[in-house]
Amino acid sequence: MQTSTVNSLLAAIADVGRDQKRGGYSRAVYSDAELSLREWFIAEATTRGLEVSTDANGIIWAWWDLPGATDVAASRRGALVTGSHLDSVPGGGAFDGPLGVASSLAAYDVLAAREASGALLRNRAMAISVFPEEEGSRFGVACLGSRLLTGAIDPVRALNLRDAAGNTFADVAKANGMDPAGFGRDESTLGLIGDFIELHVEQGKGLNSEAFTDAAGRGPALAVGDTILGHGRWKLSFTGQGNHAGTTLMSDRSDPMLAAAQCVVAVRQTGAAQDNARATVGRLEPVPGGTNVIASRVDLWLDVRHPDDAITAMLVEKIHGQAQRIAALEGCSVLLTEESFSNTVHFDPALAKALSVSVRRTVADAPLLPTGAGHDAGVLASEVPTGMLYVRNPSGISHSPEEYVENDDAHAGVLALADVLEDLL
Ligand code: HGY
Ligand code: MN
Ligand code: MN
Ligand code: MN
Repeated sequence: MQTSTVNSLLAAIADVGRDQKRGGYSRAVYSDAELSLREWFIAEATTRGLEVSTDANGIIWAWWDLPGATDVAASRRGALVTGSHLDSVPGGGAFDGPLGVASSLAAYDVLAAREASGALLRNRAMAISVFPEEEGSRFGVACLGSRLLTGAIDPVRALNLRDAAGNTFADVAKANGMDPAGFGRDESTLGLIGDFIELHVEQGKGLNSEAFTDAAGRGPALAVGDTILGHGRWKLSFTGQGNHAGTTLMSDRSDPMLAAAQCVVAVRQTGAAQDNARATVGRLEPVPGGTNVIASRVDLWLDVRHPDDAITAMLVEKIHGQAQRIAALEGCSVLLTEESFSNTVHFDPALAKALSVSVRRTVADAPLLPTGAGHDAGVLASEVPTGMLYVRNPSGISHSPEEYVENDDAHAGVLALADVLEDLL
């Protein structure tokens, strides 16, 4: 019986996708790094006797079937599903995604031992799932796999998304043995999911804030997911006149870089002026991007989040108006396009309450925690009862190499996840 701890599972992949230039990890979906993480997961699941398959949307399913099930397909309907993702942001941390996948494998080890000893009698099948393109780092739309599964994105639009090299998602999917015609809402697969539970590294300072820490500055090791802030991504394309850096007088320029730079400052000011808003420009791409070339276009990506979706929309509208005024003053034009949007998610309160009871067999306290980070669990919440567990991240930093989880907390996360799953099995 496999008894790998979550820490040894994570140690086994610690060198996969290291980004020497950026630091941290770059494991874009269907990159060599992420493909080798998929192989790692499939090998770990297979050695545990789980039955592994990949569905038409590229989601991997590792099935722990009911003992003695005569009709396996029927016995999988309404299963208990856990899991997360293996892709990362550029230069991301080691835990965002993989902690949930590794913890699911380690929690299976705990539960399988309980079943073998007779301490666990299951009423339903369980699956560990791995969702592709959760970060949207390659094709621009976050949670692409779960959005395709639920129909939250039109498959035609998804298939035509392009990565930085111009490859379409359809081309990359085909190159990875998938049939583009198979993508889209998948009722039969959705029918397999009775509940979905995702364990994830905490990505903010929540558990380290004064609200939860004691005099020694220590807070709870775990939290239960409460809400996910509504969030979206927009692209602002500033178009000016490309020209020669040496022959074009300063007074004779329509330089989109100037408009984009002022817009970045306006985004910061607008976000800071709105309580509990998060407004970010993390990506800026001048075209053509030559040192001695005045850009002809600058693409700027905007990430805006707020608990109230109407305020998110108002902020984007405000920023769009500012961008139009700034562009006009620089003799440029600007085009706003929405890349993706997710409404604020309130996790199933009954399930959150049940999770809070189960995790207390491992930790004394696990507060309900809202998060500003999106997750596949947030997308699936529109279809099935969904819950999340967060594991303390002492750095309070994520989407960066400093993201961190202490071994003991990771182990507590596995035990709590095992108890949560056992109570739902
Ligand atoms: O962007 C997010 O919140 C998530 O990490 N994809
Ligand atoms: Mn994540
Ligand atoms: Mn992330
Ligand atoms: Mn020249």
